[in-house]
Amino acid sequence: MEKRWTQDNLTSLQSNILAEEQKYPGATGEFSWILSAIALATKAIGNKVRCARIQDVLGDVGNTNVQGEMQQKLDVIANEIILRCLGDRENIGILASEENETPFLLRSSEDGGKYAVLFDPLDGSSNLDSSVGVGTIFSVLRLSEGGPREDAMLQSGSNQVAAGYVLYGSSTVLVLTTGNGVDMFVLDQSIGSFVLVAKELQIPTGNKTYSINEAYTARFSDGVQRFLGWAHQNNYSSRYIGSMVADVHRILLKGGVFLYPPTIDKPEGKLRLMYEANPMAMIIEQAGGKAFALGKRLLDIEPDGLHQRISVVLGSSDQVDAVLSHFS
Ligand code: FDP
Repeated sequence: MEKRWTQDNLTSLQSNILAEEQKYPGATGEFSWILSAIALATKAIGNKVRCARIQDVLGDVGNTNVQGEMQQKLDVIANEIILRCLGDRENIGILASEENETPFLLRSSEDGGKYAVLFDPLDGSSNLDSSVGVGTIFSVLRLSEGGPREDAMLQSGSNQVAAGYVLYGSSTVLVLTTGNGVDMFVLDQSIGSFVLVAKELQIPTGNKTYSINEAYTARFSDGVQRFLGWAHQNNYSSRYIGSMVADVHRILLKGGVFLYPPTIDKPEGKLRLMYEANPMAMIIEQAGGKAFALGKRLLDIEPDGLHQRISVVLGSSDQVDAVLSHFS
């Protein structure tokens, strides 16, 4: 289906959210509080990313995060910006980040803490030194009654009430779903606002392009190797940036399939279920695509921990089917 590009560029993220909320009688406007904080945080992060070399904040800090991965200076800065922007929003009960081993339990539902917000502050940060597009990914879950408990947020991705990402690329793009399709906004630097540029995006089919770190082929399962061999014989093209937000954004707009399968050394996969795979899976499904962890629909997986890793196959429905057909 053709993308529904908007006719004008005058609808801000904020006014779009308010207009959407007005469709639901009784809506409290709580989302707009969360999303305005996310918009503020990502504008600040985008600004830091653009000035990183000038401000000398590239490179690692010499620590590893909870994943055992080297933390970049900007990972730490982006995380702090998000915590500062979202920490005082009264409807957020739990804030959880890739960069913190345990989530911040902020307030009970009785005190208004109805939602958990999970995020990867700066995905793809190992690419920062070479000015490649990086991004922030977020997932919003509703919390059950009671005090904020870590296990209350361990819900499958199908329970997400909103998900999105911001890509800091040649332009700063915010992609958002609240379960009614996928909308895309671009930051207009001159007015400091995200403006709506496309509504109800649908991933095109028929694009024979895969996105995978093919250097790991010898460490992939037989099924993945069969798919790659078949793709080589069937006029496929390959595009891999190595920054998930940028790779998924290209697939959302142009079609194709993104894979990060298990390898011999990473049998669970590399990407994180709760704040990378789940939000991307919700966006992809809302745009008419499919998202699987080899063998299972991603959004149906019950998490067993905040930082759980998972394998990922997502993209246009036809291309995901083509991958999965090589596993039987
Ligand atoms: P990074 O380590 O740079 O943060 O989420 C982790 C991630 O990047 C994804 O953005 C990216 O798709 C993937 O890792 C790249 O991993 P490989 O270098 O193993 O291909």
